[in-house]
Amino acid sequence: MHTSRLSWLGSILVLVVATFTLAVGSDAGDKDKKDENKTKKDNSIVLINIKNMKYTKEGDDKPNNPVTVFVGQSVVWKNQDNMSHTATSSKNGADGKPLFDTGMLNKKKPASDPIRFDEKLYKLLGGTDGEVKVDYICTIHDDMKSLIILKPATMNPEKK
Ligand SMILES: [Cu+2]
Repeated sequence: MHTSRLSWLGSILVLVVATFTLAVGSDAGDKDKKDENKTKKDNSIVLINIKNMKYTKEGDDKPNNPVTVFVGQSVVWKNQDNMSHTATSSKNGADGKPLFDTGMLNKKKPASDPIRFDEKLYKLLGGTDGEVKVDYICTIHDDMKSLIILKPATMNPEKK
């Protein structure tokens, strides 16, 4: 009787310790998650379709409207025309190459790789602490040009 009571107490003790460990463990997990969220990169993607030789943000019914992009976001251009297009920065870097360039978008490769407008690119494009107007063109068709309004991440209402 005495032994069984002891082992019963022991079981309770083990259970309590186990529960406590679990609780502490999951708390630590939550904290890690919160820290991760705080430093998490903005992984959202802005999709710009190219149709009838015009650049139009997905969901926008007005072709060639300037598209707002926040620093940290990436842009994917998707060519829906039968002819080839590019989306190429009008501004060149120190190396003489465009600051961003989708390369040729065509039937073989209709959508660009995501181009991330990070802090570095923002500065190269002339950003200091406000919005910066980013002109880009199609290198194949002279009359194809459009505009991105690149804004600091702090101006992103969804990130506050
Ligand atoms: Cu074009």
